[in-house]
Amino acid sequence: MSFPDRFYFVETTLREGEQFAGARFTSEQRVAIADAVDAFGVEYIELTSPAASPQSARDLAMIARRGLKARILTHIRCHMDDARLAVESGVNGANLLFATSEQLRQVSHGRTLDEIIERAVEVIEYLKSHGLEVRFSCEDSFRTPLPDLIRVYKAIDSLGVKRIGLADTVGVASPREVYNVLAAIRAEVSCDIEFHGHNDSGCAIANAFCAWEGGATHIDVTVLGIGERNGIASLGGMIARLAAIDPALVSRYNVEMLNEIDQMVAEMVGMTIPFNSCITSPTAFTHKAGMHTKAVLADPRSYEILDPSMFGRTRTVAVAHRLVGWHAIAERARELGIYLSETQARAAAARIKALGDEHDIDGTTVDELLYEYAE
Ligand code: AKG
Repeated sequence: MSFPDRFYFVETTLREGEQFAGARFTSEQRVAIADAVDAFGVEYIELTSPAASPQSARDLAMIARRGLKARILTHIRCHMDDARLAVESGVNGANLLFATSEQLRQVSHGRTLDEIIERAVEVIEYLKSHGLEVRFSCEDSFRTPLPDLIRVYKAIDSLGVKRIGLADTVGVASPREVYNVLAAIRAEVSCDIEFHGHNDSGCAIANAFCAWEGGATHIDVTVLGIGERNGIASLGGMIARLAAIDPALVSRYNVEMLNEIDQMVAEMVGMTIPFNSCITSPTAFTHKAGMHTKAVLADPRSYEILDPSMFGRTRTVAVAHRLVGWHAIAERARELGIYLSETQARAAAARIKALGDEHDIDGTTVDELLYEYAE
């Protein structure tokens, strides 16, 4: 199967991520995040609008002047007041948004599609005249009728924007729908396409991937997927998705930094890395059931599509539980420098299973028992 040849990350922990309920980044933390994702190698870093708060405006200007390799974007309403602030801040580009779905138009601005396009023309021409890279998104794209999307995006494309953006603002779209809509828009515009998808129905990473397959060039991610409600696609999730196809797809990123970046942001927002985070979950490379451990010990590829060492992680074969198998027990004994025959390993495993039925057991208990069986 062939995949599109272009892929860029728009890392938006400092915009979408700041909208996570637990986030309030200090200026130092904002700099630390920008530096970390820049060193990781993301191509774009998106920050909160300078109109959001005075400190946000100061931090945006500071990070824009920092000389990072990534291009610095700010996310603003499609409004001349915000556009002027974006230009003053010294960023490389502006990510504009305007709600186009019936649901949001009614409560947010009440404008018609023609009025949206008219406003966009003014703002885009202003930003372009000041040398900014411009992207325009239809907010709530997946509840906007396709003919409306096509009409708006064709008009915007003709203005010479760098990208248009499709946003699954409420996380309603399915992967197939995302693929189909992206492919339909891809056929209508010549500019690049960005995708931003929320995780309300658990499809954020799958949708981001299908957007890329359907013709998106730029994918929005945040560290750990933090964002409004339950967030968007995570940086680690997209790296895992791409690496599962071919590690070469992520070779230009410093993927061994992922764990430290996830740890850092988790601490900043007052949580631990969730158990189901791709790659960086504490249990992402832990194998437990006897059938799995037997196979993994024979060949890790049996139950691992990603090589933990690529990400600076190590594999764990869990032995202190009642699902343990004798192969795992024999391997643990070898690590301790003990030789157990198959009969001894089977007997030790049976004993651990019985103990595990009675209560929780820990690694020390297992190790002590293995020494007993070796005697
Ligand atoms: C959303 O629609 O959920 C956003 O956060 C904005 C996305 C965009 O500007 O493309």
